[in-house]
Amino acid sequence: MRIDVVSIFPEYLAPLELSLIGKARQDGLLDLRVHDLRDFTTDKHRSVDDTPYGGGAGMVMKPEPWAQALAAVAAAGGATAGAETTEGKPAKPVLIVPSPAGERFNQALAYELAEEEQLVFACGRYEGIDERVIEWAEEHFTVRPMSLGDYVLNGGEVAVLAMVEAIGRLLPGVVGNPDSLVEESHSDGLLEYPVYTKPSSWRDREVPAVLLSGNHGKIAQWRRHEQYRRTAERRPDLLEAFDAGKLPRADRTAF
Ligand code: 6GU
Repeated sequence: MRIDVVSIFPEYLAPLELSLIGKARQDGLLDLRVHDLRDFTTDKHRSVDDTPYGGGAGMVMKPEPWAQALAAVAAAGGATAGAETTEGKPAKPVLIVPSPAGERFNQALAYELAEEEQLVFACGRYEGIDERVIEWAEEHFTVRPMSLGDYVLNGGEVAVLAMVEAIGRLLPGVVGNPDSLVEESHSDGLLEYPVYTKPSSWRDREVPAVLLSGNHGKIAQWRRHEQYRRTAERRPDLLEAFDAGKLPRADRTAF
């Protein structure tokens, strides 16, 4: 997969050189490039913002540097260079615009986006990017404004760190043992069950006896039940969407 990130603070994305995602880049599983929006300006002050039409507080990001930057990364990406959809049209890269006004990002979207050839992230700052950039970009990209949740960050960079990690770890070969992707929170619509390691007794607290029993059927059932209990307590909203009928038959008995 190719990922391009455009930002006025490219240093903000430095953590993507570390850990699992950094290793995936070194191993050639992920071609991730960070671009400085100011490199696409033409004035001597390299300005990227201006006052809002209609008045109001703060500044708005100017359209032309964004158009220049996005056109350059679309042209450089693999998806536009020859790849075709089943309809014979060239595949468009996906442009993700991090914004508290976007669609809520979640695990299902991470899986969906992990299938793409090229993702481009446009990190807005200030009050946002001139809306005409978003309209213009529809011609070259599938545009997806996306939010991490109902709170406000100062810019898209921190959201990009989260989304790239969530998507990148789903790419083939990035997580060493793919089984660890299956039994984790949100993979099946429930939160993860609690986990324990040695010693079995620690500061007068015991590991639940069933986990020491060696009875794998009982253990699986206990874990399912704990997932359900935890989800009901912490995230009742998830339970409304949860469908036990979609689980493997053997796991349904826990409900
Ligand atoms: Cl994706 N961007 C910004 N700027 N703020 C946010 C967000 C994204 N998600 C929640 N708050």
